[in-house]
Amino acid sequence: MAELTLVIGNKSFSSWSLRPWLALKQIGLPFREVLVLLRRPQTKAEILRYSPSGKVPYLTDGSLGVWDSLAILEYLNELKPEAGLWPSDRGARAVARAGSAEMHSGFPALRQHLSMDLKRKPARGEWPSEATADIERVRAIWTECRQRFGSAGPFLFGGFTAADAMYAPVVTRFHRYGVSLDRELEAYRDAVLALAAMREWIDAAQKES
Ligand SMILES: N[C@@H](CCC(=O)N[C@@H](CS)C(=O)NCC(=O)O)C(=O)O
Repeated sequence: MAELTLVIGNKSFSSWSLRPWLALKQIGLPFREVLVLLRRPQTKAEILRYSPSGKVPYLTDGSLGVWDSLAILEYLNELKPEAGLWPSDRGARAVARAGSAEMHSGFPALRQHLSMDLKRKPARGEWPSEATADIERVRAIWTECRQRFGSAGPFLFGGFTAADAMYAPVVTRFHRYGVSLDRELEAYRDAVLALAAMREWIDAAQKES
């Protein structure tokens, strides 16, 4: 297999980059990481050196380039199906894909008002009612997944899946902005935050200038 390269943005706030990076670490596929600093005048040109979409994350596997976080997760699942990035049960898999797709295309108020900021000290934030509605919806998805499919482990579908990678940035938002969770969801949040790969990402984020 050719060397995998993942182009990402700043670890402190590039939530889309965290998703495939975390999945790669969790399934144990070696990869080279290229970090492009975002929000600078030269950012677009730098990303375009790698990714024709002008966005990160971007995965290369030899001459193949895959843009978009969710497509990268699908590709990783195909590279290493035995890692179980999608649940093996068909119903669970359908729900994992639906929840991941909803994360990928939705929650604009959550993104805007509780943006991922790993340098923020955990403290109760304030947000408008549209963001509260998004938070409620995330809580409902997590609760359904945990209750129906999560009995075999601490993650949404028991073992770690692509759905956990998709929601990992939300876990950090809920933590940093002091979003209250019931005991079950608190345990889920803490299980994600305790992953060695999450700690590695967060440590690196906090060292970014
Ligand atoms: N739908 C894309 C969104 C990717 C995206 O918006 N990435 C942001 C960084 S988190 C980006 O590259 N922005 C370009 C810029 O800041 O110039 C995905 O899922 O990968």
